[in-house]
Amino acid sequence: MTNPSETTTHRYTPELATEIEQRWQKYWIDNGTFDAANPVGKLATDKPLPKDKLFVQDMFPYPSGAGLHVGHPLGYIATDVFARYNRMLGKNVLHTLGYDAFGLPAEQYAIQTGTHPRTTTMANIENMRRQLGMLGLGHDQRRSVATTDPEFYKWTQWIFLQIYNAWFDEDQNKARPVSELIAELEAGSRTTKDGAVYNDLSKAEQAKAVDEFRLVYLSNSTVNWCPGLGTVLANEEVTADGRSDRGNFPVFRKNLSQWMMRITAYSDRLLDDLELLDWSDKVKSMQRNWIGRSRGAEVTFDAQGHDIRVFTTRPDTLFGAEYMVLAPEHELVKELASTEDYGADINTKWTYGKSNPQDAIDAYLKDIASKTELERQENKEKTGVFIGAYATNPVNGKQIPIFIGDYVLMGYGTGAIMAVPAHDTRDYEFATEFELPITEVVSGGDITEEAYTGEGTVVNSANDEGLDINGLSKSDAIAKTIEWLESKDLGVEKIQYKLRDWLFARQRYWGEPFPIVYDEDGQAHALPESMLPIELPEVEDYQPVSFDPDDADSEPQPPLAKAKEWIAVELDLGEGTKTYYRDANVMPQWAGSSFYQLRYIDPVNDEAVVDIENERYWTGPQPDVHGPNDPGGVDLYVGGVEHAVLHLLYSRFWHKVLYDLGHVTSKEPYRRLYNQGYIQAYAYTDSRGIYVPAAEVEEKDGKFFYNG
Ligand code: ANZ
Repeated sequence: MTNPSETTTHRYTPELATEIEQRWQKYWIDNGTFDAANPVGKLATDKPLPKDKLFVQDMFPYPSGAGLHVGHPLGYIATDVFARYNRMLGKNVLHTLGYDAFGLPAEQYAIQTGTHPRTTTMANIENMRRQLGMLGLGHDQRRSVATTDPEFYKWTQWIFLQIYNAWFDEDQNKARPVSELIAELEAGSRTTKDGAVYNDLSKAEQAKAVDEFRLVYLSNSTVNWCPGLGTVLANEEVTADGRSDRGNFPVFRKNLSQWMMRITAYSDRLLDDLELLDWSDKVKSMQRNWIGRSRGAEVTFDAQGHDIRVFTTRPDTLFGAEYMVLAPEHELVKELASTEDYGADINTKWTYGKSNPQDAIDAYLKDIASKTELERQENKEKTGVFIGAYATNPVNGKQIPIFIGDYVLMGYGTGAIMAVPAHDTRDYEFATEFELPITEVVSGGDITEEAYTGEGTVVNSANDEGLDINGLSKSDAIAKTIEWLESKDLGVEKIQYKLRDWLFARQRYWGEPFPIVYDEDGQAHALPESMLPIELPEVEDYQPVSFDPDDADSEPQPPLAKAKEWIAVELDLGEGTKTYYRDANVMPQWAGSSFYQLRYIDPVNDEAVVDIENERYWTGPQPDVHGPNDPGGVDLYVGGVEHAVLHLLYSRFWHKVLYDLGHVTSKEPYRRLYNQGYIQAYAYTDSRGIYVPAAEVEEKDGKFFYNG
């Protein structure tokens, strides 16, 4: 049989399809069909700009060795259709795709094979470009950036410096340059964080005092240090007996000084500005929960001369506080714990099978040592021990027993709670288990079976010292109680957040180096903008330095520490030429994705991260189109809901700092967000329940067999 395309000219065959597609794809490239012009700069043209514009963005991919997966085109084709449609309507449409190219897989491959991560990354990008080309997507190729390009990460480092050289002015609720802070400190209109007069300090002390304000700071945090592997491990990588899951080396808890970003300064704005965004309620509520703002009070309980402070969202239930629970690690446990034997009439449920509180505490601590924070929060039997001390309930003078229990976490609030079993589910379970009294202070429920957490009027809540909240609603009772506590110096109103500052350092090779050097005394100095980019040095191998596995005192040495000639630099930073030492950490993979939309707008600008005129055109607020509260931002951002929290919070945070410092006109990076969903497939597990490659599973007579 003859090939139909040889006999007829109109028959559509794979060959013909390929020929047509390739011809047009070449035409698009030759004619810059999808190139979008900017108002100013290198990508501006003489032609007048269309009246309307549209900026469509996909969450960019990691250039993996496996190439595109089936989930990628799902979103990319959708945005492409949307972009083309709008282009046909005559709009100026910006649509491109870059690569989030730093990260672990390329580094791990480098450790195994010695291939430079750049080589692997570039090859993977090339392959993905080819695959995307086959899909015929209408991208402006001139704007496709990779976070690993020095011309790109120059700006990642530049933004780091902007944030480092900024502080958060709470009065103005915004970031301001550190130079303005120093001027205020010198003029005496502001004191240091610990109240010292700035001009009385030595130069080194002044530098430290300023560092305490910065939006980027060094902080000691406890990490899992494994000298045998030469690396810090995540909790999941440490076995129950405190060894590394890889290699079975000892792991030590170690205090390590690491870079942190003060994202918590923006908690309120990150929460409040969600209102301005055209995002799904689901993603907004995920962000709200992550930031976790709770209004309440901090209340002081006296315990045998020691102050125990608790954070509570329900000061209206104070009269129902029947006992206290401290986190097992709470500093007052040592001071308050009694070493005397529990009395003869002690409830044996309180004693953990021991004869005195100290022994009970020691045994309890040992038993819970291997639990993670998550395990401690999970719903399960409430456990704890009585520490042999009592506290005084400040509203009614009642003596209430103090316990330690692992359902109270050290890292939240004050690490101590007042327990109100009648109206808190966890406290109810604990009180039932330990046979503690349960006193109703909010009417409306039946507390004989379970805690009543609903609304109702307050009961059983009055004292002789001027506090009577009986009959009030929850919010009135809260307000009145706080007022009373404040007047007696027993408490203050308090807003508490779950959000924590952002740990911004990794002991890795394949990431952005920090534009930071240290002097002989260990004081950090930011490098000037003119020195950017700080390029990654070549190293012999990509492994971190490992040590004697039992040497707990060894210090982590990231791969960059091996580049001795790169680490030590002669510089004049204003104090004459001296030797400085570069920071050997790299930034986390989140860095490059926290602002890439700005480089899409102005990819070849080497004077600024983005020209503000171009930024205003593509992402500036458009009150006439989107209403008076429009924050601006990318018109449509499409990607996976798995980035609902971290990526989107980090980029919102960076964007807000840039906005405060006057580098952009939009208040938010992404005005409208859409999550495209997942393509799903069957997955298979073997008899142990471990996932196996679907390609190696065979179906026979309705049954599935794995031949691995
Ligand atoms: C008394 C009380 C009575 C509470 C009541 C709740 C209901 P959110 O809303 O998540 O901020 N709490 C405080 N610190 C804690 C910690 N470190 N570990 C575990 N629980 C802690 O939670 C605030 C409430 O969680 C606080 O208000 C406290 O219990 C508890 F009817 O105080 B509450």
